[in-house]
Amino acid sequence: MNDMTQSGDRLVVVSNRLPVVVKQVDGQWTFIPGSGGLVSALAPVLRNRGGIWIGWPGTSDADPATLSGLLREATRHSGYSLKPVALDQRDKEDFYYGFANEVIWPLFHDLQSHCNFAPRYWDAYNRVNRRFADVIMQNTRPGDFIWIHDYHLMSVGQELRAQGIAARMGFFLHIPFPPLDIYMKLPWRFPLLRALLEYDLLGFQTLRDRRNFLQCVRLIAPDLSVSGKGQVITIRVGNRELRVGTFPIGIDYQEFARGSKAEAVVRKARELHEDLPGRQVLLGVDRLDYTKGICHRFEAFRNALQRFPELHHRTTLIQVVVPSREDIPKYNALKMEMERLVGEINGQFTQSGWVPIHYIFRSLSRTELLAYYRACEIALITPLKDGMNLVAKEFCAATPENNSVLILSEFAGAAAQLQKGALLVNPYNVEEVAETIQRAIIMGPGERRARMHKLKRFVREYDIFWWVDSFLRAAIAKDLSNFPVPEE
Ligand code: GDG
Repeated sequence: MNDMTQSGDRLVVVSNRLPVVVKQVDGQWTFIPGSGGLVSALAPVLRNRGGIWIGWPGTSDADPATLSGLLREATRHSGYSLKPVALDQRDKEDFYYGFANEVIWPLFHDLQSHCNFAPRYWDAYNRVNRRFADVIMQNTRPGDFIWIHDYHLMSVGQELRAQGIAARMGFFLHIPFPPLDIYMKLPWRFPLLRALLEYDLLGFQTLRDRRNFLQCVRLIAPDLSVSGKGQVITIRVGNRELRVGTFPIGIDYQEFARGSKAEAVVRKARELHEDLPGRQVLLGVDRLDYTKGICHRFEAFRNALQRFPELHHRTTLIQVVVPSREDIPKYNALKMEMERLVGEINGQFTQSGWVPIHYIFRSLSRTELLAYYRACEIALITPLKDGMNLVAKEFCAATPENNSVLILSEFAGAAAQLQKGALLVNPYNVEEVAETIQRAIIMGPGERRARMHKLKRFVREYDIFWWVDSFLRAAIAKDLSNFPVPEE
């Protein structure tokens, strides 16, 4: 536990979404507690400190009295305070779907051609970031540490400074930070960079992202000076001094390792494999998103089936796609393209008793997800760009015997940490991915074991608790020399 956990400072976590979802079930308003690594890692710190989580509750339709009643109940349930930020329909369209997901999301994943730089989106971004700042100001006091998350809220720190905040503020970017040439396309590139410089601590997933950020800062601030080296450095720009670190996010390793041994999971995994006798099963699990490289992956699998006919009947690709952001036209178009490709490839290769691609378009229960991780020998995780990619880490933690292989895009943040155990590929190179699929399938048990051993060690050591702890320590540590880069 870090000093901040032990001292009297409260932690205030701010994210676009609260860790509960308020919604109507059978006509009754109710709340569903959030799960996932971030919530379980932050919850103990928030409980110990009497902390607060601020965010949008997931609905704009509940009346204020109902909402505050539900959040009071959710606060009792979670053990820390939940404070809502209201978003209306226009905010959802122009801030959430607009600036966050039609500007920053594609641009920061190097897909500038997917961007829609509508000027009204920037106004909405500032308006909503100011609203978050207002709620933070109403709920914090000077000794608190405010930890703001992700690309939806990059300007909140600047709004807080303008309102004279006394508390310290950290920001963590869960997605990549793009290279200079790409970042420069953003019409609001300079004000956004200046906003980021208002934090006391800035966190990125990888050294690559931090390097990209510093190159951009150099452009607006030729006087930038950098001191220290390693995981956390100090930069000075004009009269501002701040810390900038790399904190590759992890998972709750033990939870996945234990969960995958549960009886229901083992049974389900066995059933899945019995349905596919004698096959090596490849697995892809992704949110519906064009950054995840799902269509390129299908093309690579087709290429493998064309070039290595011995794979027919011997391998199956299970692709799980979780519905996401379907109100954005690009996402809907992607869904249609994926479904067209699956139909085409299955039409081309299916034979009696063998369908090459099993395509699942829905969210899986936790048990099902773990069963897929457990049942499949090869994870095929090929995003075109990804901040980290937690699925890669979850697969390593949940695969019980050391007989599995991880094929991973070199453009996922996770590749920096997992390069020694995974088979790294360029997802744009369908021939290379096809050859790597073939290589994984014929890989012997000795090499599989050695590689998976390294992967598990990394995922276990740098887990979600390490991540929370190292970010919070970096905010207050007197000596930054004790922060080794966790990816080399
Ligand atoms: C962003 C960044 C970064 C997926 N399908 C199901 C399901 N999932 C869960 C996985 C995993 C999570 O969703 C997906 O996390 P990723 O990291 O892969 O991707 P993003 O959602 O894009 O997350 C990313 C992350 O933030 C954290 O910083 O790694 O780069 O883009 O946890 O398990 N869960 C269940 N059913 C499913 O069908 N229950």
